[in-house]
Amino acid sequence: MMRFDTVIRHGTVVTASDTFVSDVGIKDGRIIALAAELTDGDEVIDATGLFVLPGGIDSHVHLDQPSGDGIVMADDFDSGTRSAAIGGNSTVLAFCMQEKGQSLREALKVYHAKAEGKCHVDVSFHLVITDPTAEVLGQELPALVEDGYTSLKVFMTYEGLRLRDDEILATLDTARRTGALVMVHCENEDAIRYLIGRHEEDGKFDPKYHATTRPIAAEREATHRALSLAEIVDVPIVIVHVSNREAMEEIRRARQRGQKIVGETCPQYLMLTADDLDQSEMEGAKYVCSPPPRDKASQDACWEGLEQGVFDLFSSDHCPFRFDDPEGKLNEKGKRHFRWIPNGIPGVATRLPILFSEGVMKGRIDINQFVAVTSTNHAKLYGLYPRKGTIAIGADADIALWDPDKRTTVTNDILQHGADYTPYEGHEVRGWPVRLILGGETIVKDGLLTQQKGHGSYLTRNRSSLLSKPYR
Ligand code: DUC
Ligand code: ZN
Ligand code: ZN
Repeated sequence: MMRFDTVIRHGTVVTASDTFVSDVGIKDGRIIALAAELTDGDEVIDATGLFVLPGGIDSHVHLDQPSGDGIVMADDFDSGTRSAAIGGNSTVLAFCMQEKGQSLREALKVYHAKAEGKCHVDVSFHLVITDPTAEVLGQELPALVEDGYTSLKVFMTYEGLRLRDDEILATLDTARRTGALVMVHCENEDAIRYLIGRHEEDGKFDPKYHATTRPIAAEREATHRALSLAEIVDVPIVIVHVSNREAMEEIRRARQRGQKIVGETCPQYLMLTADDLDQSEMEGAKYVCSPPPRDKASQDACWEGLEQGVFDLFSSDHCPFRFDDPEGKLNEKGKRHFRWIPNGIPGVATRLPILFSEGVMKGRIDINQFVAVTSTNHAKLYGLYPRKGTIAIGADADIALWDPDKRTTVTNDILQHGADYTPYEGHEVRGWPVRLILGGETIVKDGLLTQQKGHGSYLTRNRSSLLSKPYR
């Protein structure tokens, strides 16, 4: 009789396709048995009344990125992955940002050094391409894709980060040839800059004007353009952080034309609106992110997109800055002009509880869809499946034990991130991860880390499930 390191007993196992009562046997960090009445474990965990879910995979997380003059991101790889674990995530995909003039290998060296020995959950990097020189696209990127860096992000907004259309085309073409998946941030930079200029002429500097200078049409136009560029070179892309119906409908239309397109939305587009930016005493700065939260109709559209499968991915876009801090939202220039308020909000710990509570418990999506959009699809699309993203024999034993009835009032202190606020302060959720297992080891129990030192690993990845050989 096989002896297990750990047995999880009497839980309800949930995957993206099935829900069934089973014990789970774990040995050497992997799931090796799914059966009734597994008893022979060195450790036996009673999961009666709990869901046994694959650990969350958050494929859109920003950690320890340089963010402009004197601005410091609130989470490094230690605090950010700690908070991820508290919220039921066993893997995060963070960004490795290329500086202008820097090689991708140099950028990776910097980010590996930032992450080394600090991560509480498993981590992998997307490359952010800001300087697509002939050398970067011709030599470095193809070699890095072979080495397991199989996804990248490009920006259509932010001076200094954004690529021109010809640069996007060249990057997409390289991605097609090498089998990389490209994530695109879709907002029209020229339109935004024009609107910022008009707001300045009118003396409009409050945080709420962040939203009015980045209107839906600027996101819709850029989304349409990104989809068209992808069509021209015939490559799948991910449209990240979709905030509204018009951008979402562009994805639907592209799919109807036969394009392979991945859609992603985030908690802020279900839970917040532009009204949150319109508050006194700079409070609105807490909610400044891009694209900005929109209105109730946009929230409804994003829910519809999740329910109907337009969005394959539900990610946090965790991009944390402290609020009451000269290195954060309330930096000296940011207090005087919205354009200097750093863009981004924390959310890696609240992503799963919010979607479970608002989505599953309110009957908008079923629990299998929940697993798909928070874990399985991330693993498949970013080359980690079936090692990650499911409960199956041979998979890593990355498991969240989920209490569907536990009511929790979200407060900043329980999230254990580096920011001094959460946009969801006081919001009550039903359902919470009461234990997180990473590679067979319990790392979070009842809201606290069980091990202070991080044991997360860096993950090299296969190519996306969307990109099957041969590459052309
Ligand atoms: N885009 C992101 O993906 N995250 C934060 C800021 C931004 O513009
Ligand atoms: Zn973005
Ligand atoms: Zn982001």
